[in-house]
Amino acid sequence: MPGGRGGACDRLPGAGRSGAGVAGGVVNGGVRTTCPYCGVGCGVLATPDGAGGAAIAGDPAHPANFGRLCSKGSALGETLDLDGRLLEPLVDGRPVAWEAALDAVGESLRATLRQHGPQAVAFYVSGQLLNEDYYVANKLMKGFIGANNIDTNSRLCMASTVAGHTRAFGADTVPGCYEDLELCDLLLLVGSNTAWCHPVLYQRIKAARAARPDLRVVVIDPRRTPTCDIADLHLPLAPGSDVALFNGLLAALDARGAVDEAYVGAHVDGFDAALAVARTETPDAATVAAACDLPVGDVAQLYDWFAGTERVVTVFSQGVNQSAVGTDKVNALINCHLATGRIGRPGMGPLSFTGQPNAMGGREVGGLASMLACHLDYADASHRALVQAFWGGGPISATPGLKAVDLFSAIESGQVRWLWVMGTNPLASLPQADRFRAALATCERVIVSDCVRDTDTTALAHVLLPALAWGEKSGTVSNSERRISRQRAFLPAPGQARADWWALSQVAQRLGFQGFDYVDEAAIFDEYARLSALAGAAGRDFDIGALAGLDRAAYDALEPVQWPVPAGTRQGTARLFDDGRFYTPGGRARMLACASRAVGSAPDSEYPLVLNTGRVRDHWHTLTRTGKSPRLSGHIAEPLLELNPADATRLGLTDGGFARIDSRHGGLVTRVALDSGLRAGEVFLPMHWNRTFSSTGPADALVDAVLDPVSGQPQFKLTPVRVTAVALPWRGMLLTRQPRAPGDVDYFTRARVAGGWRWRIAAAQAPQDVRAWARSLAGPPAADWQWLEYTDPLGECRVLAMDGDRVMLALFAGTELDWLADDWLAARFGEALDGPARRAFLAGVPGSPGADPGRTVCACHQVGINTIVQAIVERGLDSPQAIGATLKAGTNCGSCVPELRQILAAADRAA
Ligand SMILES: Nc1nc2c(c(=O)[nH]1)N[C@H]1C(S)=C(S)[C@@H](COP(=O)(O)OP(=O)(O)OC[C@H]3O[C@@H](n4cnc5c(=O)[nH]c(N)nc54)[C@H](O)[C@@H]3O)O[C@H]1N2
Ligand SMILES: Nc1nc2c(c(=O)[nH]1)N[C@H]1C(S)=C(S)[C@@H](COP(=O)(O)OP(=O)(O)OC[C@H]3O[C@@H](n4cnc5c(=O)[nH]c(N)nc54)[C@H](O)[C@@H]3O)O[C@H]1N2
Ligand code: SF4
Ligand SMILES: [Mo]
Repeated sequence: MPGGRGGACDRLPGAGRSGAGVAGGVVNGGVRTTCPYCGVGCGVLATPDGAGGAAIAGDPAHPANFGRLCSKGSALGETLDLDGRLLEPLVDGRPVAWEAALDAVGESLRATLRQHGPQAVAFYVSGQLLNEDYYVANKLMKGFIGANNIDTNSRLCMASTVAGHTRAFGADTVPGCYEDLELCDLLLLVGSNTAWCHPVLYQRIKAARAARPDLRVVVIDPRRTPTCDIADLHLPLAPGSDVALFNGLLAALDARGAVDEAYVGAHVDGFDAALAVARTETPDAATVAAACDLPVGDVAQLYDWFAGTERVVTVFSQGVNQSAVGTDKVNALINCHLATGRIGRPGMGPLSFTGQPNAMGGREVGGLASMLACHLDYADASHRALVQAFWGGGPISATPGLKAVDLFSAIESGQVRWLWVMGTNPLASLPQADRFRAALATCERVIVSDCVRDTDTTALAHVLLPALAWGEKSGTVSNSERRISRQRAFLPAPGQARADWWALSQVAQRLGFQGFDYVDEAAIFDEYARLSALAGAAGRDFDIGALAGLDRAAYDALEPVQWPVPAGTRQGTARLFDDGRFYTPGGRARMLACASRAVGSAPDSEYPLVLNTGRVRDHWHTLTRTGKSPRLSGHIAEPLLELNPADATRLGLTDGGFARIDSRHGGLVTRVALDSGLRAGEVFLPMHWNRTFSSTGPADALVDAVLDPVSGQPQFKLTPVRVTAVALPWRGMLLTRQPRAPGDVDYFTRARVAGGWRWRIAAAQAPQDVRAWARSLAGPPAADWQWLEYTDPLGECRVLAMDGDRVMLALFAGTELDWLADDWLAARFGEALDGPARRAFLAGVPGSPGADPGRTVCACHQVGINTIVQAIVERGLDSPQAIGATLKAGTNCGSCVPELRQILAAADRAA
């Protein structure tokens, strides 16, 4: 059965365990595990159906979500099939046994080390990995290979937070917890599209605000995002200008007498220097308003609220981190909490939202090239000695490791010759992606461990190692509030897939290194917990000593717990710094003087617009998982360049038309969507699409590799670009069973639908022979397929291949396609069609009016925009609640509610 799973659970080490074997993690036949998407870290109950799938529900007992899930979490069941999975090791494209693949990896690693030394090899790993995988990777590189060249994609994500925390607190400590979001009276959401990227926390905030209407929310983001739906104030600041806003806030707090002098005197260094810079550069709201391009009244409003509210939480995410001044942004906002002593107490403090399921874990375990393990520092000789003695390997290098972008630059220059990529897709997610693609093509040996066969990165691998995916792998992850939760397996390992820690340990053993003979992931976790106890004893914050010594059953039964949990404690720690003691040598926090600096390349006459990039509601990163789900692929089915209508008019662009975007690094053609929530002069492109899914390739082909000098994090949010209109009058919608890319067109993108793939295509001219071209896209056609073809004198064309009552391929193309009910057609693709349905399919429109739901708005209940608009008009619906009561839209995860409100407003305007 294609895409199906079979076979009993394999009990080899690293091969994943069946759900039935998990004691303590099972509730009513459902296995308690953790969502593999965002850093909220929601608890999930997965109930296997025995045929390779599982029913998914939120875990009511998990303290991150108390049973809620967002659209992505709810649709996890649609991502479990084996279509497209990498299920066997491949060396130079040929399937081989694991032994042979591991030998090949070990031999090439040994040879490179012998010839070029430890600085010539590197690991590039990921926040998709579990703590146990991460721990082994870090131990192998830093403890035994003897270089610090292991970095994680968290460099692209959290590095500025790590650096900012470390500068302010002496350690990468998250002071607060999720409950603070509900306890505060003022919540700042800075550079965070919470509604789409941390949806369950957004729902918690929304519920808290409904219960306590005096909880104020301020969104600080150049774009008007769906998150603004709950904002009392939105500050659409100029991109990159956050430091001025928070420096101005510090000066305003001082001017308004809101500084807690006793707290600063007892617990904080650097106040005077930080304030001096703030006073000089941003003395008043008017100066800030000019620097940030904001109305002065709105700036003053924020400052008044902040000065007058004791319980303030400042949430921040990629609009802060992914900047050439990201670390300064982090410190400028932390400064305001330190100056007012609002940290470490309920309802107060800075709170960074982490991105990936285990971005936080990578920071703890030492996955970053700039840290050792358990928040120990390789620049400190005593820390190096401690870890070396514990691991029993060679001396730990004091040479800083290569950070992600520098690592790929070192491949380009030939310094790094051997690379192991694990759990990340850098050729779709690094800035200047095409430059690094060319660099990787020159690397002598590239090993890629992934769950998926075809990605932009696996295309360049010499060795491919099949990894366990979510539901098969087992271990722990850490979320944004320092909570460690179990990810438990509930499916058997498919094919030859094995845990990443197992592959790493096997390679380590082939190099003759001792200490890698782990029997299972519980043994790794135990070693990790023991090392953390030593780190705790050395004065570090990361101490999970209480979790050392767990046997397999206790590890399997582990309840979610917030670190630190030192030996002798049980409860975990919700908040740190309530005693005013920090992890700096003197125990005092540090305020940083954040003088304004340029944010890298600025727009000029050649590249006059600013490109911002980020995420959409229902897709995850490079589409390897959400791209499998029809439900999640219906909301936004292609990469849309969003821009302000005024810019569009000036540039001659229309909604749904095409544009070419060029930066100094690359160019691509994509579709345009007008959005009045964008500032003039700024455009937005989602990061998700790539070569595997569309002709545009990754947005990152355009993005500048401008780095924050402290953290090394790239500035994904600000690249100068030029946008020009492109005429692609020939458009088409294609449905195929196979994901076979259509050549001979200028634009294509594919999205999963039930039964296959929907392609949107466009070209300056139709292919020479459209019928022959369409036939070539069908994959190997069966002899008895019936082909129906129609071309009219104006060039409109339909091609259908039928196998009995099923459509196997369909193409509708022409220069006028507005009439086509393509969502309705896509929904029919997997179905057997009776006579009337077949006739309607051929016509391209449903037989009955109103049967085309249109683009998906509510992914959970699969309600389309046409259905919603029709119900608003015909039944007089006037609120999201009324829509929910009638159509169920918005009643599960709630993520579409901001959009429902927009649709209501548009319907109101139309009426
Ligand atoms: N649906 C979905 N959710 C996800 C993910 C996903 O792929 N899809 N990925 C997860 C991961 S790994 C991460 S890191 C998080 C990211 O979560 P977020 O950080 O919330 O997401 P982004 O869309 O990257 O960017 C957030 C916002 O920063 C704004 N911004 C841009 N420039 C500036 C600026 O100069 N100042 C300020 N204040 N704001 C600015 C952007 O306009 C954008 O709305 O999401 C996680 N959750
Ligand atoms: N332009 C732009 N670029 C960005 C960003 C942006 O905002 N704008 N954001 C950046 C951020 S914050 C992030 S986090 C990155 C994310 O970028 P990536 O890490 O490149 O994206 P993913 O699609 O999550 O890639 C994960 C890969 O690991 C595989 N995988 C999943 N689980 C496992 C596992 O257990 N083991 C193994 N071996 N493989 C596994 C998946 O199949 C997939 O191929 O993108 C960054 N790039
Ligand atoms: S908010 Fe959604 S994506 Fe994030 S962990 Fe929860 S269910 Fe998963
Ligand atoms: Mo991220």
